[in-house]
Amino acid sequence: MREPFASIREALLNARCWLVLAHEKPDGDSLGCGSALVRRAEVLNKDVIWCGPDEIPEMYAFLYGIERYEVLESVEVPKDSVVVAIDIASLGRTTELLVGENSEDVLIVNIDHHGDNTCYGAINLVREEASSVAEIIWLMYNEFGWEVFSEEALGLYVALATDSGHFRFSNTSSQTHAVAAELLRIGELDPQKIFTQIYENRPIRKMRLWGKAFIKAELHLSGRLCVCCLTNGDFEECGAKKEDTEHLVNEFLSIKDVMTAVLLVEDENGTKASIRTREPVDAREIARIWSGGGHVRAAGCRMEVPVEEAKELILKEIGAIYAERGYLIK
Ligand SMILES: [Mn+2]
Repeated sequence: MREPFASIREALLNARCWLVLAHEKPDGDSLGCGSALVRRAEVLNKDVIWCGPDEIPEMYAFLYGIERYEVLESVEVPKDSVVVAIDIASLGRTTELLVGENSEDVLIVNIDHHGDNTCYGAINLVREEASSVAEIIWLMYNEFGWEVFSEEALGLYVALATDSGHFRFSNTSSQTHAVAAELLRIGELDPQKIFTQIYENRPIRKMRLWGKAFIKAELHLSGRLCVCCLTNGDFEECGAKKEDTEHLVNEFLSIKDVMTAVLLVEDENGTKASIRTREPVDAREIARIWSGGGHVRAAGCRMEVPVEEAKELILKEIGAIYAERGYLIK
């Protein structure tokens, strides 16, 4: 077995308790993989804590073991446990780990596919070419010689499907499809049913919010940039929740000629920006201006200014990048 798989296997089998971490605003990848690991921990008779700093979007409520998920700002790491961080580029993006005196004893296994992962774990399994963490966990199980249970297949398939935009984003490869095919077979899963559970199960408030967002969207930079601002007032008017924006930003990238789509949402400390780009625009380069990060085609950051001000900053910075790189010339 190749490194670091051997050391991860050892860490998982030796621990008494698995502490499975999801990132803030948990998505399908984080939750689907977490669900799979919770199932595995149960089968191996391990104690398990599954947590993250934010609530789970309702559309993932059908995942195995979801009732075990806890929303925690911080968590005490039990003795003899292994921390498994999933899809988390840096530790600041998840529940704070309280470790007491022997902080060096905390064993963190970091499994991720963000190119800007800070490799904070004792063991780091970071594969940027993978469409999702699910694809990496699939590989890991194969290396371990672990057969996948049907509940795990469901979690991993949901993770793979949502992180690849249902197999349409640039991170989708033949490997992504190959793994999906295996998961469907092993779990005897119905892809149509899963699609319905995730995407055709929307509350009307979400549609109203998306409608509002479509009306408020603006085109700039000769139609190559789409920006949309959503304030707390917009959410109140629609009776919507913050989780209702998941997947919304991708819609703006479907507009003809748009190379960058930015969704700006008001939050407690200012504005949360979600950025999606087409080749050759680098979403991570933009997010980094405000200390954010992510992937080349999908990134995000927090901006400590109100949404309207954030929009002006976005226009200025992306305008400068477009001008410098000649993205405005046809
Ligand atoms: Mn992911």
